[in-house]
Amino acid sequence: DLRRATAIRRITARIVEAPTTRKHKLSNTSVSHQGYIFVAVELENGVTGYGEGSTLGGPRWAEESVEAMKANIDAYLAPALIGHPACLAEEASLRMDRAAKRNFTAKSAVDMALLDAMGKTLDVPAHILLGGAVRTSFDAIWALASGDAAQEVDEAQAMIARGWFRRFKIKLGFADPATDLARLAALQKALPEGTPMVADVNQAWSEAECIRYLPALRDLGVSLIEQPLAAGQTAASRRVAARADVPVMMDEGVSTLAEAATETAAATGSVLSLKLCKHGSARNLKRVAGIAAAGGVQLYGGCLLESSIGAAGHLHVFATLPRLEWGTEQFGPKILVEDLVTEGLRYEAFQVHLPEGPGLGITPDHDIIEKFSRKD
Ligand code: MUC
Ligand code: MG
Repeated sequence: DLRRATAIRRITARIVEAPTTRKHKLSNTSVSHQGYIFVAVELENGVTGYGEGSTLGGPRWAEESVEAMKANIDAYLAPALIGHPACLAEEASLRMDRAAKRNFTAKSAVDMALLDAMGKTLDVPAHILLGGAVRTSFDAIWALASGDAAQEVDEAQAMIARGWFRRFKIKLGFADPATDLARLAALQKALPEGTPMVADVNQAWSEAECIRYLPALRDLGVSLIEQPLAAGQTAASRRVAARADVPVMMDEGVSTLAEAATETAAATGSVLSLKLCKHGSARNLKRVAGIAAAGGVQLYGGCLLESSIGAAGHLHVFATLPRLEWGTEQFGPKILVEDLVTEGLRYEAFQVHLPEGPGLGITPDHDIIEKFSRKD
């Protein structure tokens, strides 16, 4: 039967460090390679599923590092799942939750591998196991984060010329606000009028700085302001969101279902960025999305610079959300010098496309993964 056939035989986790085409800077870190945990789950039926969890600058964007994820998968998450049927994904998540608190990125990487393995076992794309796609392509957003205004203008123009991206996100908060605003002004001048622009402050500003600078962001044509205040500053965030003329998006402040409920009720933002690394599983991401949507919050498909493996995992879940007003980032595959799959996600006509084929619909390139794997 399916339970016996899909019993988990082995789970392995590798640390992969993949170089990026340029430095990616945000308020509290700067990276020139992406750290991933690459998970393989082998089932009794001989099928192997793959998943990926991403970090940004070690344990700086969130608390998990690749080293911590590998240690916790090897010692706690994998042993809790050996022999358990992959077809019972909800129970697998409960087992992981009993074995380890939080560790959302590590859990999401294992969950993604289980989903890939089940899709391959049943010969269906992963989205079918999550309710089925209501969309197969997404408006794609590219992040500009070198901190060098001229480089960012060139990069944005190249992305438009290639037909890959014409919506952008700019990282603020690693320079003083006046320098950040000058970068934005340079972009606004160079890009076609009305180019959608998200400004991600990554928790770097105080309420006072928001009061002072958010009107200038609005005047520079910013259409969405992401996580200006520190996660957990609920009252101040509510005041900032209430006075801002531009929608505020919650990111680092919402990971768990409880946070989704609290922050939505407190109106600390009117848009929410969804990421598997924050929510711990595909099904939890959907629950978080449901809580937010029920409170009138719009949804944005976030990323953490995943390769085409993790990006495909996100697209399969995002495809099944009844509403996804702001499209998705999932630009990670295009910022890697070499992607980790044999054929990367398709970017065309400013859209990123849901891969077809069983499971996640991508094939890891094991030579490239081996090349970038950390050797101990
Ligand atoms: C974040 O905070 O949104 C995603 C894109 C990017 O440039 O940084 C990440 C994380
Ligand atoms: Mg963000």
